[in-house]
Amino acid sequence: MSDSKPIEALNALEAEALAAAESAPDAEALEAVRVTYLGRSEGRISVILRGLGQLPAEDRPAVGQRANQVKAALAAVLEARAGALSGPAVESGLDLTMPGRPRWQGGLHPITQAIDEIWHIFRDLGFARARGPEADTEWYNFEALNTPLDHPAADEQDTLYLVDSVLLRSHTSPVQMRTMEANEPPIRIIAPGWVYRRDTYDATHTPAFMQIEGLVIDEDITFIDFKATLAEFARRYWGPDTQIRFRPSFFPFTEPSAEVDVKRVIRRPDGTQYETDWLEIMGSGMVDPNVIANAGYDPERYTGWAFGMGPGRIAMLKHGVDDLRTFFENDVRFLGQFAQ
Ligand code: 2U9
Repeated sequence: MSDSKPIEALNALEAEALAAAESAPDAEALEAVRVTYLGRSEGRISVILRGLGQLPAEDRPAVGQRANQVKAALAAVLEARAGALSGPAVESGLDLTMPGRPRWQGGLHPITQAIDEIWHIFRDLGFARARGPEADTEWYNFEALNTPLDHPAADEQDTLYLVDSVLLRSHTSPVQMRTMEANEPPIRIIAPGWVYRRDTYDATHTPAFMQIEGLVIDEDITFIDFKATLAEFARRYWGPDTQIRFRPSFFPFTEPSAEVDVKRVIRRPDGTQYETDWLEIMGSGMVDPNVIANAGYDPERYTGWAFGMGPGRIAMLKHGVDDLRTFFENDVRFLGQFAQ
């Protein structure tokens, strides 16, 4: 009669060996499992196979076959476990080495960037930032600014009226007017914000657009202060070799008035450089005495200067964009190019 004890012992050995291989925490522990069971001289399965000759002849085939099965099963588990330990870090079913999905990241709009840069330069020169309502009255938007209501700018063709004498501001100038009224000189402010006009939507006009205006009021302020401050701003914004020039102009709220142009020096990567044409960047002038008086200040004592510019135009010049509308169509493939 054959003896079933060696088979039972092999069954138990198999269960023990497979469990040890499957739970080996690292390659080193796995190698120890291999040596324990399959090691050539002392391995427990090797020892059994070598001792087959001691068994009764009729038991040898079955025990030999079962021992080889256990050896093959353990070899397979050892290999699988080795692969798992050396491959991607797998934990609770998650492949920790899988590349992540790109995360959506926002950025500042190019016009917001232009406003921030311009405002920060003036902030460093001692200016404060002023805010005011986007819906304002004819008085603050026009009359206080020396612009009679029969002036073309106040025409319903150009201005978005809400009710009666209330309108969407057509420039940020009412903000400076209100700031003057609520404060005493000296005034040094920057007023950025949305303004609205009944313009035809084209490459350089949108019915809602951004403006950034500046105002200085104090005793003894002359055009020289204005020119020096503007030249410093231009050098900080466009580079130390930037030049500015003034061209005579007209605005109801300034006298004299001037357009300001800049000429930039562009350096190429190869070290050579060239000068741009004169680029118009803003309107400006000495604040009209009537405006100073409308704010409740003595125009004999106080003088000042003001400017207005379109950061949308500044951003177009900076990025070589030739259509203002692309800034407002909000195609992130376009805007994302300028994100910072
Ligand atoms: C007060 C006194 C004076 C603001 C000024 C301009 C000239 C000007 C335009 C530039 C391009 C508007 O966005 S734009 O179309 N602005 O040319 N703005 S002087 O003068 C003021 C403002 C407020 C109390």
